[in-house]
Amino acid sequence: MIEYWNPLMERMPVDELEKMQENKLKNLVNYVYQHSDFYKKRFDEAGVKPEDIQTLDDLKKLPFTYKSDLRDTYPTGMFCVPNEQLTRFHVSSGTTGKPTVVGYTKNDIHAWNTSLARALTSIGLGRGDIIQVSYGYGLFTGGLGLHYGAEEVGSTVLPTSSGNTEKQLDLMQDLGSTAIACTPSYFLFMSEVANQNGISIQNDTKLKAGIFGAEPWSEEMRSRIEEATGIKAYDIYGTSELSGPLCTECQFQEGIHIWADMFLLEVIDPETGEQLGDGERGELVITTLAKEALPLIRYRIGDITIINKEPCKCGRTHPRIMRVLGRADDMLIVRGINVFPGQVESVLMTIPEVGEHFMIIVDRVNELDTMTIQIEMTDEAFSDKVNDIIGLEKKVQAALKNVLNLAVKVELVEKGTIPRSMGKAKKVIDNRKL
Ligand code: DLL
Repeated sequence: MIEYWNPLMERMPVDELEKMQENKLKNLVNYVYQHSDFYKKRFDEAGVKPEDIQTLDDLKKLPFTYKSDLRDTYPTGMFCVPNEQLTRFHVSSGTTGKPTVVGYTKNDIHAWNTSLARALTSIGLGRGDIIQVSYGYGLFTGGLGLHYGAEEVGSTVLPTSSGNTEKQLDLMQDLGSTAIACTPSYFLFMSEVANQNGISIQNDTKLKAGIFGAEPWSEEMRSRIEEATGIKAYDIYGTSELSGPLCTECQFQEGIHIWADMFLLEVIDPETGEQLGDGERGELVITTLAKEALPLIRYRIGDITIINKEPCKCGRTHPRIMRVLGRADDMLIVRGINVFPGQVESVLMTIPEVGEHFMIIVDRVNELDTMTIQIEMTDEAFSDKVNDIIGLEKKVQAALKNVLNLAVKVELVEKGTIPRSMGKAKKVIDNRKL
């Protein structure tokens, strides 16, 4: 049976949804123009007034906003409400410059929880489920976001945060967690620790679902996780600027439903900024339709994806985004060829002897780019015979060449060499940027 959190909203006919979006967009442009000096200036510079926006098609007239705008107006220069109306802050890690600060009113938090309650319902979670939240708690949005979303939907939360993996596994068994929310990388690490301790996720726990996101991961990785652990692995997407973790796939696992009453989606050509059609791959741009503290207009997240407006088997009418390849700036250009780390993962995961952990190392040697992929063997395939090792390296090299059209060096490393991650994994070392 298909369950909905808010059936009327989730199955609203598309034309009604679009009418609602249009009204919300008109209100939004008036709201930001009145409440934010930043937006007023941005609109004035672009020569656009709120009354110019009457239809969804007029969205194109509005200027983009960027992560750099949030940094340039640090900490709260883009906010539309004074601090005393805020219920919470979250702050991004700021590894690539000044951190970005996101603020939430009570209504913003409620909308965030609602978004997740709809999503969790769509994957069959609710009352009676114990959701172990192993995303980091704190300034990162993952932990607290899932925490309150899980409470909203009526599940019981086990707020383990990330780390302390053996204890997590004990609690998972003792309290009977039925779902886990963490990065796919952390779940891989957790499964490895479980194996080392003789715990079978499939037989010794009640886990039935994983809510995995915050970093790119591939369909092939999904198959591996599902086969090895017997759980259903669901993709969850969000960014701190939009609130945090927000939307998941439904039970059919064919793209992530983005709630149209909360967000307006576009995909653009990253070079020209032109809107692309549904089904075309490009850079995701989102306009928030329901946020009070920090509404974002045509926000260039930078993630590469495809919008799918085809009806979904689940009956939800809200559009879907297909697996996110990563941010445009995660793309590596190696000898003129574009490579996303996720593409490498997709190829590696089809080779049974290759384990789940890998590292991409890019270098420049004598003016020429080189790419080395370090891999570990699975326990089942492990061999220390030179011939086997060379054979596997060649097999991986050929598979990568076939798909990426790029000659790479493959290096088999000892198990455990590649750093394990409890949060977002670092899968690339680009020495050209040092
Ligand atoms: O990672 C929010 C989140 C927490 C999402 C927990 C899902 C689960 P940020 O730290 O701001 O927020 O990073 C957002 O992570 O722009 C994508 O590049 C990437 N990302 C997030 N989810 C996915 C996903 C959180 N499912 C950035 N697939 C985004 C691919 C993802 N990339």
